[in-house]
Amino acid sequence: MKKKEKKELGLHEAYFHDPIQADKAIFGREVDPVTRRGFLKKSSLLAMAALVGSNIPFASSMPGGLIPVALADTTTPFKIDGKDGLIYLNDRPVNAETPPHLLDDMFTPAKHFFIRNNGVPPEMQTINPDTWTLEIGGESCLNPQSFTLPELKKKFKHYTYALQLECGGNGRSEFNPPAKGNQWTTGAVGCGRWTGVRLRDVLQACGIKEDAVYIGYYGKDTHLSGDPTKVVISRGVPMSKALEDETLIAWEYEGEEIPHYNGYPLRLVAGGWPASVSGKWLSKIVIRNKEHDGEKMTGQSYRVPCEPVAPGTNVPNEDMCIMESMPVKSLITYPKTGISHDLKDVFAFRGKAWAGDLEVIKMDVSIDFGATWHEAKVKKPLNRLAWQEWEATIKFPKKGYYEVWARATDSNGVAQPTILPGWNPRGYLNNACHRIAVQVV
Ligand SMILES: Nc1nc2c(c(=O)[nH]1)N[C@H]1C(S)=C(S)[C@@H](COP(=O)(O)O)O[C@H]1N2
Ligand SMILES: [Mo]
Repeated sequence: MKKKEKKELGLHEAYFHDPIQADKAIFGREVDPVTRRGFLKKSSLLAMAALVGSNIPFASSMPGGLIPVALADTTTPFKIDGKDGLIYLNDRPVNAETPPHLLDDMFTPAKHFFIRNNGVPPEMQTINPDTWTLEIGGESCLNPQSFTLPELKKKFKHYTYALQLECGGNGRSEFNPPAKGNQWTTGAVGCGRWTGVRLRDVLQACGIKEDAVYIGYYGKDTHLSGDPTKVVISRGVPMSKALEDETLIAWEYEGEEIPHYNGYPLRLVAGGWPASVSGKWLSKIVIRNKEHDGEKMTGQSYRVPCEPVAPGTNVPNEDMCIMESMPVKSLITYPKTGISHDLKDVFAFRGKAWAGDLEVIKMDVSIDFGATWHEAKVKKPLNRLAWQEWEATIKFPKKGYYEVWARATDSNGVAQPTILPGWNPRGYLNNACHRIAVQVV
C-alpha cells in the first residue's frame, strides 16, 4: 500500500516541471494552457494535490480548467442548473461537451445540449422575458425598429424546425500541432426542435436595402475582463443564409424555454453553419452593406486557410477564409465505446449524421479499420438542416478487439475522411470518422 502511494507520487513528481506532459498523462491529451485557470497553467496536478492536502485518486476524470471545490470560493460542486452528464472543459467561460452516448435521442434533450460560452452570460435574475428587446438596425436597414419578445411573438408567424448546431472547433483536440482553444473531442454538437420567428420575416418588416450583403448579431453576455465596452462575440452570415426559411429568432427549444446557458430568452439559430453564428442572449441584429466586421469575424477567428497548408504553418490573416456550411460528419451514439459483445450475437449499433447545408445520402460502417465498408441505413431528416438517424447491424467473424467506424457521405458525394482532415491554425472543421472500441468475447 505504502509502496503504491510512493509510486504514484513518483509519477506526479516526474511531471511536476512539465505541465503539458502532466496533462497528457492525467487527461490523456494535451490541455490548452490558455483555457485553464491561473495556477493550473503554471503548476501540475501534484501542486494541486498538495494544495487540497491529499492525492486526487480520480484525477483522470477531472475536467481541465475546473477549480477543485476545495479551492473554489464556494463549497457547492460546480454544476449548471438543468444540465446533466456534460463534460466540462472550463468553468470561466463555461464550456461543456456531450459524450456521444448522450446524443442517442432523436433530438438532444436540453439537459444534454453542449455549452460554448465566450464570455459571461447575463444573470438569470436580470433577464425579464416580458421586456427583453431585440433591436434591428444597421446601415442597410430601411426602418430600424425594436421589438419586445412578446411583440415578436405576436407580430410574426411561428415556425418550428429541428436544427443541428455544431461548434466550428468540435474535434479540435485531435489536431497536431495542437491548436489553441477549447479541446473539444466529439461533443460540441446537438440537434433539437427550435421554435421562433423567421429572421427573414423580421428583417423584411424593417426593410432591407438593396445593398445589403450580411447580417451581424449582438448578445447580452459580458466580456470576461469585466470591461463593459468590450463585445464578447458578434458574428453573422451572408444575406442568403439569413433569409433562408430555417433561420430562426428562437425562444423555445424542445418545447421549453431555451436553457439559460444556451441563450435564454432569445437566440439566433442558423443550422448547419458553425454554431458561432447562432447568437445567444440576442439583443440586436444589424443589416450590413459589407461583410460583418464584428468581434470574432475578422483575423483568424472562425476562419481556415483558403488553400490547404502543411501542419504548423503560420498563415497570414489575408489568406484565411470565413467558414460557412459545416462539413459532413457522423457519430456512433449507441453503444458506448469500450463495451464487450458476445460473438454469437448480431451487433446492432446506430448514430446520427449531418452535413451542414446538405443532406446525408449514405452511411457506411467498417469493423476492419476501413479496409472494407458495409452500407448502413440512413433516415431522412425531419426537415432541412436537421441531423439524421442511421443504424446498422454486423456479425463479427471471431473474438478479439475491434474498432467500429462510421462514415457519412453528403449529397455532393463527399464522404468523411477516416483520418484527421486538413490541419488549420485554429483547429476547426475536424470531421474525421467517429470510432468506438468493441471487445468481442
Ligand atoms: N452571445 C453569444 N452567442 C454565442 C456565443 C457566445 O459566447 N455569446 N458562442 C457561440 C459559439 S462559438 C457557439 S459554438 C454556440 C454554442 O451554442 P450553445 O452554447 O447553445 O451550445 O453559440 C454561439 N453564440
Ligand atoms: Mo463555437
